[in-house]
Amino acid sequence: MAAPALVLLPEWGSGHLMSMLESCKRVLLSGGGKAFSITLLVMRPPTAEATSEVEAHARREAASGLDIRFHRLPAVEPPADAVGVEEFIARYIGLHAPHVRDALAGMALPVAALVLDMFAAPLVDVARDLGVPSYVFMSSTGAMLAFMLHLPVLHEAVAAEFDEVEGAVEVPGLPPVPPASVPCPVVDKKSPNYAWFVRLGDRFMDATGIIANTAEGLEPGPLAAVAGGRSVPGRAAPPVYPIGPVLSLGDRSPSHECVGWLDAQPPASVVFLCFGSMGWFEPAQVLEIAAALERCGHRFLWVLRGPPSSATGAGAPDGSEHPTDANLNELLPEGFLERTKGRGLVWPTWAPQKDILAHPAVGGFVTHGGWNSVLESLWHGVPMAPWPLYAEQHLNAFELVADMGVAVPLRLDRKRDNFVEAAELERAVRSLMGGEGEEGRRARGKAAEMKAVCRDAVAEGGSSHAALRRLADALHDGA
Ligand code: UPG
Repeated sequence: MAAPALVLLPEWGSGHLMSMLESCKRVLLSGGGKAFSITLLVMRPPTAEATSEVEAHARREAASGLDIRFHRLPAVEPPADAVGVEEFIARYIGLHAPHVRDALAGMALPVAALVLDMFAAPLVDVARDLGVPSYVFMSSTGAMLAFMLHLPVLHEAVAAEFDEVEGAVEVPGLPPVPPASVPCPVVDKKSPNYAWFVRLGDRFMDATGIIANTAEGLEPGPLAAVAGGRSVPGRAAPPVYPIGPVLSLGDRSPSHECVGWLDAQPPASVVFLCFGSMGWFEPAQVLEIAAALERCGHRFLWVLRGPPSSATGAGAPDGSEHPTDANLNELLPEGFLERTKGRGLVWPTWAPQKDILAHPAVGGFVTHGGWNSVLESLWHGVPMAPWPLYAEQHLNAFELVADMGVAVPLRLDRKRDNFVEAAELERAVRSLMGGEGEEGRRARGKAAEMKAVCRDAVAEGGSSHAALRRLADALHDGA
């Protein structure tokens, strides 16, 4: 009999799609590759950049030798009146519900489960109507999961904006969250993004289970709170399967020029700066970063990219929208590249981040704090200075500094596009890279500890390995 299918509905951004796909591949491989197959439902991404990225993933997976099929859903018209990014994503995905229903109903294989991106959580109804188990895939932190599950409760309890709240925002399982650290989509309660996040958090509760790309040892507090039913009083949350860290390894390039440059640098001497698939800065901010790097004297590898073509699309791994060597000189202070020659490399396009973080020359990471970047950093024991820009990254930064202790804080002006002054970045980089301060020492020590936690979790007998087994069993029972 054909192996039952895990039917995946990912959001198109790499940070979501790849971690969902890699996680489900682990489920597939946990049964020797035969227990399940994967069918990925592909929505037409809203931008050309994201489309070519998704197609590149599809080509790579087709060559993987695993039973992974791609089912393209009919195109739908994007909501033209959406005002917020998260609102757009959730609504656009929601418009595919009838097509997802048809795809599931028409499948030749038995369906073990529908696995939904967090933005697709309302489609638990489609699965329920067809008698199919549904799982929400959480590509972000356990802390964000705890936050989202509790958000409908906060919504009832706190009428004011979070930044008008006296003290901190209380979320079971998290240290008190300063208002400055709440995720971007909930900062403005009048915005449709906020309403969507309340709704998504509520719909998570109706899933059969939640698959999380994290590990018990990384985020014990939030995961225990969710499992202990503390997120919503009187209502148990679905079982959570923390099976991470799952790193997507599909795009390795160990012989890349950046890696060659690192080969010539001493161990733990280079600070790496990279801001995810969509992170970019205005010219004034670029000048502050350059000044900080020049003054701190440390070696650096700085990924400096321009804006993606659309706020709703993911950045392009092909670098087409980004500055070239020719115009780097225009962006940077005069003479910067000459003055830092030998100790610094500015890379103007997509960089092989996983290979860079794996390199022994890298001693610290200034990151936007996207969860995949954080996991990649922790996997290699690299301490961080988080510079959150959008999405849930302010909450991630808070967790990394205040809860996990693996990062040094970087003070930014959230009201001014998360602006960071040169002197502040210089201070944080010095501390991160081996300054005498207690902050940096703690971050380096904790990051080394978390490296062991990550690796132990996914090893035979580890907590994530056990969660993967439980998940595979639950999926079998549902098939
Ligand atoms: N990457 C590269 N080279 C680059 C830039 C990025 O390889 O030059 C890779 C990086 O290694 C990582 C991925 O791209 O694997 C980026 O993922 P992530 O760090 O999670 O950032 P985003 O793509 O911004 O991820 C989105 C959200 C983020 C959220 C994440 C998971 O922006 O806030 O935590 O999705 O839900």
